[in-house]
This record gives sequence, C-alpha cells and structure tokens, in this order.
Amino acid sequence: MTNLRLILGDQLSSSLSSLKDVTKDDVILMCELMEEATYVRHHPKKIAFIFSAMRHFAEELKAKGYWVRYITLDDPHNTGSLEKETRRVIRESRVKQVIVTEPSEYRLHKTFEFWRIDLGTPINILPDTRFLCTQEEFKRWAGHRRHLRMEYFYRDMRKKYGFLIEQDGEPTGGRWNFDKENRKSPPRGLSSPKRISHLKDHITRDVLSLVKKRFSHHFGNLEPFHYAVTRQQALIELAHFIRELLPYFGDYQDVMVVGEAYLYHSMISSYLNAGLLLPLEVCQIAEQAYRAGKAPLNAVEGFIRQILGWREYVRGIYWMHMPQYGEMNHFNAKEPFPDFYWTANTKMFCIAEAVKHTRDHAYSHHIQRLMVTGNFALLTGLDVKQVQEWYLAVYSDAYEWVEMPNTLGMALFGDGGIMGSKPYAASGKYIDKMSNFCEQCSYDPDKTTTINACPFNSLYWDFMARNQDKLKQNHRLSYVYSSWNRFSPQKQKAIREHATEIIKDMRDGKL
Ligand code: FAD
Ligand code: DLZ
Ligand code: SF4
Repeated sequence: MTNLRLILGDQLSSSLSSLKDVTKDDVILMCELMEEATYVRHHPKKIAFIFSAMRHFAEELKAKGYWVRYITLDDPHNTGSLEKETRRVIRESRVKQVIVTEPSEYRLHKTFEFWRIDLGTPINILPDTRFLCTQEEFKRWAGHRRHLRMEYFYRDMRKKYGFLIEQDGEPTGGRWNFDKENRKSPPRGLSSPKRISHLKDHITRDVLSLVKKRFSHHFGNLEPFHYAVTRQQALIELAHFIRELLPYFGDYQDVMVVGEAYLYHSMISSYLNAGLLLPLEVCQIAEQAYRAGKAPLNAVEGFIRQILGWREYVRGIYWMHMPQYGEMNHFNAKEPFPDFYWTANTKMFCIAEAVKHTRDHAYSHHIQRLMVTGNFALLTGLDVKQVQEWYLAVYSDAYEWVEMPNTLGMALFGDGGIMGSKPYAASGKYIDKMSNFCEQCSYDPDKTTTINACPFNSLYWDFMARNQDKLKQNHRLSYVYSSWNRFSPQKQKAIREHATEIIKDMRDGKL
C-alpha cells in the first residue's frame, strides 16, 4: 500500500507540504487536465507556461528518484477530470491515502471536501506553507477590526518577518511606506532594459505544439514564448530584475508607456503563483539589494510591500469571505462586457494598448489592470462576473484567490469596501498624467462633453452621480461630491447625457 501525493499545476515547489516526507515508495501524481485548462478559456501562454513548468517539475522529481505518474493532455486514457484521473491511479496503484496541499482556489477546496466523503480512500489535506500568513492568522488579525486596511496588515507582517526593520524596532528610513516618492509621471522617451528570453528545450517545444493544436481558439498569442519554466530560469529572471530594474521600480511603478508592457515591473507573479519562486526568498533578496546599496529604499520598500503586503492580504480576504465574496455586486453592475476587451478594436488608445499587451504577453502591469481596463469596467458598470472571467482567463498569473479580490474588490469596488476605502475611479486626467497614451488617442483628455471628449471624463462624473446614494457618506469622496454639487444643473445634465451616449456607443460597438 502506498501514499498518493497529488500535485496541482500551481504547486510546483519542492518545499511543498505534500512533498515534505515523500518516500521513494510513494506515487506522485500530476495531470494535465482539460477541466483545468478550460474552466475559463485561459490564454494559450498561460496554459503553455503551466504545462511546461509542470513537466519540468516532474522531471526534476524523477531525477531525484521519485516515482512520478505524469498524465499528459494527449494521453489517450486521460479523461480530462481531476477526480477521474485520481480514481484511476488509486485503482492502479493500491493507494492507502491521498496527500495533497490545500488548493489555492475555493472551487477545488470544495471538490476535496467532497472527496473526504466519497473518494473511498482517506485524503489528508495539508496547509500551504509557502504563503507568509496563514488563513487563521489573517482571520485573527481581521477579527476585531472594523476596516481591513492593507497598510496596517503590512506593518504587522514587516514586524513578524523583520523586513526593513531596524534594531530599535523602527521601520528602516523612519517610515513604513515610501509611496510619496513612487508616483512619478513618465519622462519623455522612457523605456526599460531588454527582458530575459529563455531557450526552449524539447519539453517546451512539445508543449507549444500541443497548446497550438488544442487551444489556439482561446484569446491571446502563444508565440513568441519567453517564460521561465523551471525554478532555475525563474531565479535568473529574478536576479536580472534585482540587478537591472529594481532600482527604478519605485519611481516608475505607476507609469504607462506605449509599447512597453513591463517597464520596471518584475514579471514574477506567474512564477510566484505557480511555486517556482517563493515569496519569502524574493523579499529577502530584495532587502539584501537595499542593504548592499544596490537599490534605494523607496524601490525596495515598495516592492516588498507588494509581496509581503498586498499578495498575502488579498489571499486573506479571499479565504475569509469565500464563498459569499464571489456573489457580491455592490453597484449591481450588469452592463454586458464589450467585445473590445477581446479585440482591442476601440478608439480609446489606452484600452487598446492594455488589451494588446494582454493579448501578446498574457501580462499587463498593475496600473493598466487597475486604472485602465478596471477603471473603465467600474465606471461603465460592466457585469462583475464577466469582468472577473476576463481577468481570470487572460493573465498568466491569474488564479481566483488573487484575481477575485483584485478585480471584484480593488478594481470594481464590488465588495462594497471590504478591500478598499473608496472606489479606484479616475477620469482621463489620471491616465494622461501617468502615461503617454493620450498623445496618440483620437479623444481629448481635457474635454468632457465635446464630440472628441475622453470617455473617461463624463463616465467618471456619471458614475459618481449614479451611485451617490451608496458613496456620498464616504468622507474620502466628499471633495468629489462638493465639486459635483458646484456644477450647474445644465452642466450636470450635459455630462450625464454625454455619458449615456458613450455607453450607447459602447453597446453599438462604436467607441
Ligand atoms: P510587480 O509590480 O513587479 O510586483 C511584484 C509582485 O507583487 C507581483 O509579482 C505580485 O506577486 C505581487 N503583487 C503586486 N500587487 C499585487 C496585488 N494587488 N495582489 C497580489 N499580489 C500583488 N496578480 C496576480 O498575481 N494574479 C492575478 O490574477 C491578478 N489579477 C489582478 C486583477 C486586477 C484587476 C488588478 C488591479 C490586479 C491584479 N493582480 C493580480 C495584481 C497585480 O496587478 C499583479 O500581481 C502584477 O501586475 C504582476 O506583475 P509583476 O509580477 O510584474 O508585479
Ligand atoms: C491553471 C491550470 C491549468 C491551465 N492547467 C492545469 C492542469 O492541467 N493541471 C493542474 O493540475 N493544474 C492546472 N492549472 C492550475 C490549477 O488550475 C490550479 O492548481 C488550481 O486552480 C488551484 O486551485
Ligand atoms: Fe484613454 Fe481618454 Fe487618454 Fe484616450 S484620451 S488614451 S481614452 S484616457
């Protein structure tokens, strides 16, 4: 009788809890599944990244002498279902118990809870120790608080791990947060150093032809394919980021530039989320760069905050509020999702640019996700489920635990303020300040109601006016409503009529 250790596609870490006491008599099961590859229509680059990383991880385990049962997508016996494949291997291998690390998504958590009852073989579900805050710890932190603000969670995490903390217990540099230094507009001609491209071995080449054959109808370009698919390669990318890009990460964190998908961002989210890199080591390496005088504090603090703060915080929010979280829709947003999120066929240059980055790289950086595609979805009241489905499908780093709080909570304020203290709503002026997109747009970011006015401007005010009942008590928005109330009734009417026209144009495919 043997243990069956089931490893999922985002559990590719040798320190995984379900591999901790693995022996050479155990069976390690990994399967490429149609079920997982199509529960949303994932970007082909994301599928290729995961399959290739899974195959490489399986090879590494085999090279250490472990018995790995790896089921490829084109195995003629592959049923495409996690449950059926697990049952098949249980039957074939005289399994006494299934050992698995808790899944990152609620959907599979439910599946495993059913397995406890009806699999017929005991299942041992272990905590995912790769995260820096356990679900219980987060709930304890949240317990007595009225507002769950990331900033306070982050400070506690800094203290817990001692990142950027001096011997007297004070934060390095005397402040917890250096974001004031991090909001620079893009200087003219800003571009970023060339990114690393990894050689494709036979495993990746096989996966690319498989994905081309089976998933080319999904949104997104499979090639060129530059992703790291092993921990070794991901570490090389991380080292490159720390050396060449981290020093400027803070300065240009919120900047958007035509044709520059990555700028000074790290591009490591897919590797962290699949387990090729671990959050603790990434924060340690970043702090070392600061201590060695290789990167400034504003950059390193900002970068560590994303991983130690935001990443752990969104996971905490997800597990604390699921499954109810997925059903929230604070503004009752139901507007059908427009086609240009798939085609980039819109006169709004900023949206077209963000969609093109997404299509070509399965990536766009945070500000594009939040302040361009997310902001537009918020202002126009796009259907929250359709918006979330898009974000879950199109990014190579997307898993529901991290996508949902970011999309529903942060971008759409669909949770009514569990995550954010106010909606991240912005007019075209913000996009104009932080990017060079507007220079190439047929709309004018300085106009609100003229025929060529930037759609974001009237939509912004219309959103505020439309949702006044839900937002006017929010003291962080009092300046917005006092400005709105100073507009003459004629001006208010003209703005709202213009916004109605914009939404009509969107429905008619004319925006
Ligand atoms: P960097 O800017 O270099 O940041 C470093 C790391 O910090 C990232 O790799 C990531 O692990 C972490 N991080 C930064 N911000 C966040 C955040 N808000 N939440 C969680 N982790 C964060 N991130 C995902 O990993 N998966 C998603 O599906 C996802 N969906 C998003 C949807 C929306 C609407 C928004 C606004 C943000 C979303 N994010 C998501 C967060 C963020 O945009 C990405 O983590 C980031 O763009 C990844 O690129 P990077 O590795 O270059 O990040
Ligand atoms: C995202 C993904 C894809 C595309 N394919 C697979 C797969 O074939 N097999 C697998 O084990 N995992 C895959 N994954 C990652 C899973 O969706 C991820 O592990 C779960 O969402 C975690 O709850
Ligand atoms: Fe986007 Fe408006 Fe600027 Fe055009 S003018 S790029 S629509 S913000």
